[in-house]
Amino acid sequence: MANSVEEKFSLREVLDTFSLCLSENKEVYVQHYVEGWRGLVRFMNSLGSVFSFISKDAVNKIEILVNFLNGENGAHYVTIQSMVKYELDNELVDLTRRDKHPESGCRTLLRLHRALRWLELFLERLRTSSEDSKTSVMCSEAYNESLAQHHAWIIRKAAGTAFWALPGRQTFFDVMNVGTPEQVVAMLGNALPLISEVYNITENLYAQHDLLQLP
Ligand code: 1PX
Repeated sequence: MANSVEEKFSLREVLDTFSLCLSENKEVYVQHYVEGWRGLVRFMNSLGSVFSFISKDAVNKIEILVNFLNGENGAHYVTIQSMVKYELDNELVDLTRRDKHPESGCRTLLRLHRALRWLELFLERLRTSSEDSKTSVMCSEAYNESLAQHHAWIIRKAAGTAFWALPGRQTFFDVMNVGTPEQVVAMLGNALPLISEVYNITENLYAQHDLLQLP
């Protein structure tokens, strides 16, 4: 008989994926990075269709990267470091305005990278929240400090509206399927340093190559 516990989705496994992202010499594997995002999108979809405009964009970006990874130049897309080098060396990145390479790996990954900062800020708020904290407030604060700075007014408006549809803290914890609130807090405490490390390595790499504002 199928074990229903095993079949259930748990955010712990999703966040664990980010621990696989780093190679021994601290390069970031694109494959595990996009798998982490796939899991997060699955989680977001389980919260309701009001988030589907967000997940559609995330899925589109995941697919662009997967296509590079599975394409004829896939070997250059194994890590974010090798992708940046390959695309820059071969002039495959639009640096100032979208032109010949509107969907480069570098600009696509940058969008997910900015969203990873939102995730980090949101999860840190969840981790330190109290029973009466509001997920919608935590989510919009994290958004305003990160992604919002890169979004047009219309997107900010739509995102802000969607945040009101977030379930309350307890239901949110239940959907995460990690266990008691104490177990959720402990899991987040373990996952957050890994997410931060992946974020910081990518941020430094992009800064070093002056890629943080790619159109
Ligand atoms: C325990 C918490 C887990 C929560 C998991 C939620 C996963 C969220 C996945 C969000 C991925 C968002 C990617 C956005 C990339 C982006 O910035 N795209 C914009 C720019 O792209 P472009 O190609 O035009 O340069 C694009 O315009 C985006 C459009 C869609 C709206 C993005 C709103 C992002 C809000 C993020 C917060 C999600 C809140 C979900 C709550 C669970």
